[in-house]
Amino acid sequence: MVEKEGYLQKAKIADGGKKLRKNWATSWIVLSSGKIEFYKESKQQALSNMKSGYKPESVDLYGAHIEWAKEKSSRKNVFQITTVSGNEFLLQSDIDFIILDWFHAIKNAIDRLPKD
Ligand code: I3P
Repeated sequence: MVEKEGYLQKAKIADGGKKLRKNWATSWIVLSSGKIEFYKESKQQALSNMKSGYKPESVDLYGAHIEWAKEKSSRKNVFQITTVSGNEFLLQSDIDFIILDWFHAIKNAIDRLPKD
């Protein structure tokens, strides 16, 4: 069940604990129970591309951490999600209420999951 979806700026900064070069891009983000999916395009485009085997990047929220990350970017309104597997994502919007809604939605989703 989809809980929230929309566009944010996204940068993946670590994969399995290994630092990546920061590369901000617009992403269509879909939050559902226990996971977030990042699509490169709009959901409509993504769904039509699925025929060609396109899969979104999927983030497992079990045991994940979310925190504001002012010091990780020159941009405003940035928070970070860190997964158990050591993947790190920054998410950002210039619009205050949009990023606040997302922060609380993801935090609530994480807090509702079993801790072990
Ligand atoms: C990065 C790019 C990012 C910037 C980052 C730069 O340069 O300008 O937008 O992050 O800053 O290193 P490049 O494209 O050459 O990799 P912010 O926009 O979040 O500040 P950083 O190195 O301080 O993270």
